[in-house]
Amino acid sequence: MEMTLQEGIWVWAKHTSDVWTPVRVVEVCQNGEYVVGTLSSEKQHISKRDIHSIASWNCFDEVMQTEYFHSDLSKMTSLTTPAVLYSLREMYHCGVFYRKLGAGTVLAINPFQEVDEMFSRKMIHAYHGASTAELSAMPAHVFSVVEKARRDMLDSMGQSNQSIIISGESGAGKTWTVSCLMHYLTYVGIDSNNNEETESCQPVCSSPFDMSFTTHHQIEKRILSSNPILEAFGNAATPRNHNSSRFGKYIQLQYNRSGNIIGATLQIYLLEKTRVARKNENEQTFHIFYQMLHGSTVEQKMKWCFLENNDGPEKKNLNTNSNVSPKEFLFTMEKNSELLKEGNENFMETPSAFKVTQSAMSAIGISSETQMEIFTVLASIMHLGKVALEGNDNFNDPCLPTKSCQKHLKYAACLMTVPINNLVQAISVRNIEAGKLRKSKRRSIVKKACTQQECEARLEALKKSVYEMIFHWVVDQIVSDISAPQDETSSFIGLLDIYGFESFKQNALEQLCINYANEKLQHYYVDNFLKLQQEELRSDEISWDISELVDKIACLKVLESPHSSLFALLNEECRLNRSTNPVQLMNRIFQSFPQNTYVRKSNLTVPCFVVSHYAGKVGYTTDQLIPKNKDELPPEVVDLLLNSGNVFLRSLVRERYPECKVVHQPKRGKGNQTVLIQFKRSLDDLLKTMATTNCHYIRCIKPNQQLVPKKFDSPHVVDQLKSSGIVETIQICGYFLPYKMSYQQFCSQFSFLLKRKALKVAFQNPEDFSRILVESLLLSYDTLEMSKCCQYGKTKIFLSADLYEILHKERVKVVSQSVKKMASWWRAIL
Ligand code: AOV
Ligand code: MG
Repeated sequence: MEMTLQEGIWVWAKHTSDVWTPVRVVEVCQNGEYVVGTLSSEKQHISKRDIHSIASWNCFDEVMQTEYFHSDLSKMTSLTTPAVLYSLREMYHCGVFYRKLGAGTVLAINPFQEVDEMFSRKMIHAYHGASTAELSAMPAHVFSVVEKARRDMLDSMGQSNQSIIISGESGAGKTWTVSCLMHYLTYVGIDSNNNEETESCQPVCSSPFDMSFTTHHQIEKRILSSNPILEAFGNAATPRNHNSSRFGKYIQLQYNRSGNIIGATLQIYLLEKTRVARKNENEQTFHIFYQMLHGSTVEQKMKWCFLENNDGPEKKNLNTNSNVSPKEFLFTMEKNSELLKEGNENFMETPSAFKVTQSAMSAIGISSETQMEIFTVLASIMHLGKVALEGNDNFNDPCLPTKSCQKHLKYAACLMTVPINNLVQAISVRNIEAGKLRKSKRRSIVKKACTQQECEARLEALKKSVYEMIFHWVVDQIVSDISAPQDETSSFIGLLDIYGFESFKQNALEQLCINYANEKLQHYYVDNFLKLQQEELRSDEISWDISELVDKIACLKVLESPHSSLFALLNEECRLNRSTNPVQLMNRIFQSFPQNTYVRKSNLTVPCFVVSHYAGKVGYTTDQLIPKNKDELPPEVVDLLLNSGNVFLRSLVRERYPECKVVHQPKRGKGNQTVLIQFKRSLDDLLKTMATTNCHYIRCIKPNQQLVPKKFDSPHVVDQLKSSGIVETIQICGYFLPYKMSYQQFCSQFSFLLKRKALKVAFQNPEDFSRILVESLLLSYDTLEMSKCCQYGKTKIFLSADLYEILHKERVKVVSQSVKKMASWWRAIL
């Protein structure tokens, strides 16, 4: 549509750093250009192309005082990306980090600093103590979302489960938010009388690890203990987030009939275990390794062979009191100087974090002896990390660990309690079944040396699998300690914290899974939240077109459908045990998807393909895709671990591999249990569970990529607004009236607000009655505009939050008047 601008009109114009800025048209020039005045009264020439849209005000001062500062973005009259961005930015600079997006969604901008009072007990009491009408009118906060969810659950008498879905890119604040919500729920879950006297401003969760305020409440404390443990074992420092979750989680807080928390269950999604063995530049491995390295006692360091000139863990006569500063090995997991510049110490890697991890493990019932067993196995993984292999690619010469790493090999074997020779053999030699032995059913076994590349892959698989087994063992311990029996659970509130969308220079299977998960959740969001609302309006003959919302289901289909999808292809490659050559794989992908909109070629030099996700294009390298998808632990390595003298390690492995075939089976691979298949299954289960719940959304936004306070990087925020569908949601919320009911329902709730004469109309024609009531109410509230606060559908009336609040206010007034009348009537009689 051609825009005709007149002098005096305010418009959004392109701006280098702010993306868009409001300017006033001062002069319309002949050549399609305008002279505009900026906020700082400078005059500029701009072309028509640089104008996004008209801003909805006549005088800028007026705007500054009104809608742009509303807690609910959906209340703005001009719901465009520039307007939303402007409002977010201005409010952010005023220290407002939470905004509502109509009913059911809150936007949370990461402040990257602790904000006074934001999470204080006073704040909790304010949201917890608010009446329902007050709650919806209170400023946006993550507490308003969680309190709403809690009430929805309690009001339904435990009939309706709730989910809070927290999304956003890496470092946007998802895990932090989930931790705050858990603190909130466990805090208000405690007998509320206990809380009254502690009305302080002290934050209840200034750090997600502060658990001091619930020490006397056992189940709550144990539930909260899960956070530091999971973060120590499953989080790592990356340039995007110094405490990045490398797994997804869905935690369900379980409630009994009386509305008390009785436990929690936990679902974990795909740990990025590759990080144990290799990591990209500027990245670190899991926090727990650094915690052990920096937080252990001299005695522990001796036991785990972290000290130079140590003869091994069996060495006795330690002088633990010695002041000798131990000379530590430099592990491959050395701290990354890039990440830690500006004296930025990462709490998660400090000695005190190790103490927190250990006491949290104790809180959920893992004994100190077992903890030491876990750490001993982890120490062996650290030593394996220092083992380098060398050899020639002559098949008959086994590839061997280099001389310089012999001591690490020795320590690793010692800590795993396996003979060093067996360890070397398991890594470097494969058993192959040959022909049948005469007079015996058994086949003969031939030993074959692996190539260097194969040896490296086997060593990597060993480290990764052992770490993963420990992680899952810890998760199982948490679940068995904190979960309540199903038959005592009446309902739950689920909190979903899943890794954000990722796009690096080179991406692997992990990113494919992560981005697929985001794609699925985004689809779920659009599908459930937006489409359902549209359908409802349409079925009531109120027309509303969301065709502009790009339906990305096509991309999901290309990724996951059972046949002829990318996942099907990758799984088939695993099943057929075909060569894992990256170039061949890439070619096969392009043969299967010629000219596909969603899977394309890339101009990178390494073999890869590009997927167009809803949030952007991502290039995936084909190298390692198949081995990672197969995720096999060589049987020789399984056998080695099953025969370990370390009881803990042995039991871990036995749980996962109850029966071990010592022999390689050269036939077909295990195509039915690939990582992709398991991941898809777990996500499908998650979405099925979520579909049975009432969903609330928190969309986290990262204001800048430097992770610093007081910096609002507008282009980066715009990208997130677009990719998360926030702009579209805002448009729909603004249009959509959040309250709806049938005309009959409306009459039965509000009929007594009109005089008796009108009641007759109500019974005869509820729709007419509704119109009369709304119109007469609006006469006394002239701030409300009819078309904005009410729509009459075929069967239902749709109301804005304001109008709904007014109706309730009026109702309370009438009820209390009649109660007073009744009381005086009784007094007169008695
Ligand atoms: P993420 O979970 O969304 O990223 P986090 O929740 O770990 O991001 O947040 C990153 C960091 O931002 C935290 O470690 C805090 O330092 C800071 N932060 C976040 N929210 C707040 C807040 N409300 N107040 C103060 N600081 C905050 V990832 O897990 O990487 O996708 O995989
Ligand atoms: Mg996280």
